[in-house]
Amino acid sequence: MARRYTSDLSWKDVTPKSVFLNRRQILAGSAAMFGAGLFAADAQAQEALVPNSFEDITSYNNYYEFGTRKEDPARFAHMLTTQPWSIVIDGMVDNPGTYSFEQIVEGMTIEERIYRFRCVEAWSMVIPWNGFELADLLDRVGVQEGARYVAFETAFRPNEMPGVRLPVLDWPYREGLRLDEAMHPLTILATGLYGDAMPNQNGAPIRLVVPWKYGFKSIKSIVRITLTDTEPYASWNAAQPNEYGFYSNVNPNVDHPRWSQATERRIGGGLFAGRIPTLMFNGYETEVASLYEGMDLAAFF
Ligand SMILES: Nc1nc2c(c(=O)[nH]1)N[C@H]1C(S)=C(S)[C@@H](COP(=O)(O)O)O[C@H]1N2
Ligand SMILES: [Mo]
Repeated sequence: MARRYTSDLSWKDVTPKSVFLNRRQILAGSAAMFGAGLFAADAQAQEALVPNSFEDITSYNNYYEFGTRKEDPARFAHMLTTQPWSIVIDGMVDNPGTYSFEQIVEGMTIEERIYRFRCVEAWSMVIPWNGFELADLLDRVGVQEGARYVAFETAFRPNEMPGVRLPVLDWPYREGLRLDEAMHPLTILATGLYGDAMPNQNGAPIRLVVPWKYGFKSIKSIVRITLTDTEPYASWNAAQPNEYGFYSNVNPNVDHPRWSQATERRIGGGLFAGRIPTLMFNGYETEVASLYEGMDLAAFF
């Protein structure tokens, strides 16, 4: 497939892998040091200052299906069976069906995309994903006239995902994009990072990455992709509509109701590095601003 995107980032911008794996401890540690009173009070942060084993380190991913406590994913993410894996592609497509992971990646150009990744919690990284453009898959299944949105669903496996026993979200985890967002060359389905297969806690075997949107739009371990003419259910939007909009575009001018989105902490910039300004559309304004022409981004946040 033709390469349609050229990155403005290179390996020198990449968050070192050790820092990537360590990021939540680093965040917890620096928060403890800078936050008055937190140092003594926050047992979790104190504990996080102690160097961790690889297993500890990878327990800090956000993947609520494995629980909301930081130790849950390390204990349970390995339970997710990622082989075999299949994705149902249905709705307004010419070739609906159940496609195996192998069928999906076959013929796709898996390439490295070094992207900024901005979490809604105001930290950011630069991640070398391995993946292919979602548009290439959608072209292959044939999007029908009238389709306007793409809905995504994560696996729901109570036997493998202890977190789904708690009603934290209305499972399965679901997200959605407008069709033009889904077809944008920046939007990828990632099957790995740092040149390795996708770790379970990062959404193995295949997850979405939409680099100009807050991290929660990048849904993990996808089992269903549905083309539809109505705005899809989106888990965080449904859970807290005043805090998380359907669009969730990174926007320094629209604060989260409980904190500013104007700046972010770039992980890997050193423990004492200051915050950096958050860029409009996470630095991808040139590429994506035209998608939202004429829209009030404060109303459609
Ligand atoms: N299925 C699923 N996808 C998910 C989440 C989740 O809890 N479940 N968390 C989201 C959030 S809030 C973030 S910040 C990113 C984190 O991705 P990473 O752990 O690979 O950095 O995954 C997103 N995708
Ligand atoms: Mo997040």
